[in-house]
Amino acid sequence: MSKLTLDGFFSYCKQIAEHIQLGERMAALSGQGTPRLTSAVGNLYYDSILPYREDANPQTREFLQRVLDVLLDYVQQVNDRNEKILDFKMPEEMLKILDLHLPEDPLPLKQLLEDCKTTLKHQVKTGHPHFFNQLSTGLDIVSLAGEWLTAAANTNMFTYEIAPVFILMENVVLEKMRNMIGWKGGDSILAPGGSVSNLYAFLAARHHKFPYYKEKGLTSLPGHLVMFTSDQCHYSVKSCASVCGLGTDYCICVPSDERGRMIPQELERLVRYHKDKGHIPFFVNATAGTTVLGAFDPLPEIADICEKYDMWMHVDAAWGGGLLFSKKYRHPRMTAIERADSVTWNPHKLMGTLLQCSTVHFKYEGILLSCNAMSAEYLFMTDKIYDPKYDTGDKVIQCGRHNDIFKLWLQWRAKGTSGFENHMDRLMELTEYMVRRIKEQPDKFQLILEPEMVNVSFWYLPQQLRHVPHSADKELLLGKVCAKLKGRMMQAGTIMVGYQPDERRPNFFRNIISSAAVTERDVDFLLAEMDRLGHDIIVD
Ligand code: HLD
Repeated sequence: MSKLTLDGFFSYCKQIAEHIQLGERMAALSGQGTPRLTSAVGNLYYDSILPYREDANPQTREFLQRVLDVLLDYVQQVNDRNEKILDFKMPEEMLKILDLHLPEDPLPLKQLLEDCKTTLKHQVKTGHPHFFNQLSTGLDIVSLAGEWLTAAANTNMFTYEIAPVFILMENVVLEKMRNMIGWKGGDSILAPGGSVSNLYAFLAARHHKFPYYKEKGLTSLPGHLVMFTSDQCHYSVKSCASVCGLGTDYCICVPSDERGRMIPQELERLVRYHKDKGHIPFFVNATAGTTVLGAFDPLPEIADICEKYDMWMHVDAAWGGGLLFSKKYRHPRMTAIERADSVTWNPHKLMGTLLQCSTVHFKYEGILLSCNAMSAEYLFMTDKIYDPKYDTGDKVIQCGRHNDIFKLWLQWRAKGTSGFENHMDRLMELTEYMVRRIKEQPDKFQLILEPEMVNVSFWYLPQQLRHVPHSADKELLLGKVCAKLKGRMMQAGTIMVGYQPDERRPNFFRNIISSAAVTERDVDFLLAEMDRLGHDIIVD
């Protein structure tokens, strides 16, 4: 047996260490177990990976690959029907479980990987086939790939100079969307959410009617402006009145019919009333797909009234816009949408594009620049080597703009326009299936109205309330059931459905099917699970 020298000992240790690392690497690559970094990389700190060290490619790649493994595991769990949607914890308890503190000294890469795992472990799986809680649901894989690329490209959308490909993509996608609305030409922008898209519409409308407002402000207005919207509209419309100086009292709520659609005769009556008072009616918001009931305001009649009284017509199709793809469902819901002056349409809702992806479109070319440009010299120089019309930054009231286009463009390439049409028809078909299943179980479920889109409004009846004649008192009890049953859903973590009251009734459930993951068996599971969790609820 040879004598062990000091050098030999060190070499032996190095071999063992390499062997361990190889083992760790093999285990990590085999995809078994929870993703782990080799100890050599896991114990490194941020300044040992790119861009702090030029020779840091191997450890940077290993770190990112393990993060990717965590993400891929999550994608798998999201789509696993045996997984819970959430493991609900009260905020106080959650704060105890999570280590959210910001340290004085750096943490090693292995801790950051653990942080990623812990974050996703406690996240609600909004792409799970049993998540019916929100308008934006699902986890479109191609759109996810697009979002990952977007993050890596990490650019701002304000100039062609720094986002050439993405700016051209925006132009192509937005023009296609305007064509689908029924316009040639026009203007569009992607905004951070439907509410801000509606705000852009309001600003453009005011600018269109009162072009001196930009420089002269309130003094340029000949009287008090009034805007109109249905009592079912998204609250952001009212917020425009507050933010833009009208005051919410001057955002007039037009009554809706029993199905949640604006009553055009009421609109006209209110427009006349305010005109007679010396106010200036100038803006009407029609909703195509209301948030709670999924109702569509009658666009042809509203367009007639807007024309008659020279008012700007905006259609908030943030929710319903996706149905423009469907030959079967577009009409009559959005018939006459081309008569609008502006349209909000959120791909992150029905189209399943990842959050956030919201668009607003205008009939008039150049209106956004004319309305919002401030001509900041350091960004939007007019003597650049390319046509400055490709710089979109001055069209908006924000400065920087997130890249929300790539994930939508890539998704559209994957699906084709026909793929989106199929998706819309499928969502509507599943909704019809759910309505049928609800009607087949009248002792347990009560449909509130026939839906126009994928919002299904209904009550669940626990044993206590079955076979009790319907009355206002019973509705109050059914409303209390919603809150109790939702609490049980959250605790069980197996399904999520939203509820709310409206002007006509106390709490009721609003089920949303807008995820490509949902199938008929998930709808059946949902109803059965509501009954399993709720049959013994007692309310008084
Ligand atoms: O304003 C809303 C926006 C969204 C969404 O983008 O998912 C309201 C809701 O969802 C909702 O689910 O009520």
